[in-house]
Amino acid sequence: MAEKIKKTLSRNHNQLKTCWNCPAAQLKGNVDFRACGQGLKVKPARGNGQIVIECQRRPELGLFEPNITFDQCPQWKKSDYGYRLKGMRVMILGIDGYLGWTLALKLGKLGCQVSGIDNYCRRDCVMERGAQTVVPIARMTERLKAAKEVLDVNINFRRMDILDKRGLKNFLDEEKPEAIVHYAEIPSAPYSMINVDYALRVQQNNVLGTLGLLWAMKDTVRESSLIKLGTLGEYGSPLTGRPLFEGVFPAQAILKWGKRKWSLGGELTPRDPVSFYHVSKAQDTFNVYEACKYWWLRSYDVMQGVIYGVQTDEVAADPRLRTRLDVDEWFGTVVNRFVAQAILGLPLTIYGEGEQIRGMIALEDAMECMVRLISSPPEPGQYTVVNQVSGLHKIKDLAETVAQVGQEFGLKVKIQRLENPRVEAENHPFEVVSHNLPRQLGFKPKVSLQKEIRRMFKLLSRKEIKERMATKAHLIWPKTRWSGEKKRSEVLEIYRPGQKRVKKGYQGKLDL
Ligand code: USQ
Repeated sequence: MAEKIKKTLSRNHNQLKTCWNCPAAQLKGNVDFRACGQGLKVKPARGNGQIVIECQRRPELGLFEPNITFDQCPQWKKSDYGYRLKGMRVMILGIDGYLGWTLALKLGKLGCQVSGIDNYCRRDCVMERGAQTVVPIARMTERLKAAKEVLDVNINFRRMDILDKRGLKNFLDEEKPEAIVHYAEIPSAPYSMINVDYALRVQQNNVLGTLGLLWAMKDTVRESSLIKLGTLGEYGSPLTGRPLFEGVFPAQAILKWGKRKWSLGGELTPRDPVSFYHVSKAQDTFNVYEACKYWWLRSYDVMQGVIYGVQTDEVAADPRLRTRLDVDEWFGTVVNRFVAQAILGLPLTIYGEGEQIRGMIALEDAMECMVRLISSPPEPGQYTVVNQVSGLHKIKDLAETVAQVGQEFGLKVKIQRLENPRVEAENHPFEVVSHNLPRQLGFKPKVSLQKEIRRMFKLLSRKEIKERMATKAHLIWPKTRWSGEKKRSEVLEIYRPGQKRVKKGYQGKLDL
């Protein structure tokens, strides 16, 4: 019974949203009721300033008030992710990447009309460093063919750099996406710290790409919702223990100074990024926030935890549909790297104390969140941050978990602590507030850390993948330091799992 109620909630959470949220609704009347200078000047449709819309999917209805709810509208259908627009047009920027490709297949399978751009930047960045994805991936033409053959999914792909302003605008104009997922960024902290050229490349691609996209959206598809990928690392890890709220302070937050007090409710929370890459993400956040204010664009800004894993039903359906997985020092994230190290018989590389706490989420769960965000668009002018995370873990504990699962696969895993190549707090409180996805959008994580790690061991232990990983094993050890020096991190200690008393102290708190 309880399961049934949960399922109903998760399917109905957006049923009372109205045309205000619908990307097919074009505002035709003056909307000037916000007392904050954020009025949207559109020509009064009936000469009386009334708020009316025209439905781009049903123009025969003429002008009407935007009060039809999703459950009343024949364009919105009930699904496991709440109500969703029939054949919703979704464009994915960065569709060839780890997340982009995985999401494209999932959305296609759910009946969305998927389009996307990519300039193969991720493939190039990894290749230039001499590394490679450990899970082999097909070329784009073969991927598209396999998507059609295996899943009956058609994807309209265009090879394009996000910095190609005219190309992007034309493609948006042709496709008229109702949602845009922005993954077209270089997603690596260590890569951005190699030297000045890499720092410039990351910031140029990420910051200018996002800014150009916002202008292109304003000029072509204002009603489309932007789901932009940020990162929890934008907030840093405040040593005061202040919780990481979702982008803005809650209504009750108060700033006290001397004898005076102010409300902080609704103000952006401080950002304290932890690499030049994370700085680029924080800059994107401000640009998106401003665009929502100036032009009434609408956006969900996703502060994603560190992602891990290889599995969704769609990518596992055929070897040609697999998504990439990197484990090198630049593009490998921590859990993915630990699993590869365990399989290769290398001690797991904990940086520094290993008491760092990070928010994490499995690939499959992250994709679930994205579908929910796409299905439930914000209103015009709405900028909402979601902290997308399913668990908090100390790096040291992650190493223990990977080692334990490794034992199930007959591996004797060792753990080592290295000099930390990064400048980051190694002992810090960490409290993450993540209310929006579970409470407003019906998200419930399905994949435990152990489950996904097990799936990774299964896939990466295959002979051909293990051999492939072994040829690039020398690129796993960290040599890029935040100080700018090029130097291998020294080993501080090596131990067996379970041998050390894991220090208590701050455990992290996830407020769901
Ligand atoms: N770490 C180790 N050993 C390793 C690799 C990493 O101890 O072999 C530690 C790092 O020092 C850091 C933590 O693990 O404290 C996470 O590092 P990471 O490389 O897995 O992730 P990070 O660089 O923080 O950034 C990554 C992605 C980024 C994403 C972000 C989420 O590159 O795209 O947005 O995870 S978050 O960290 O929450 O900002």
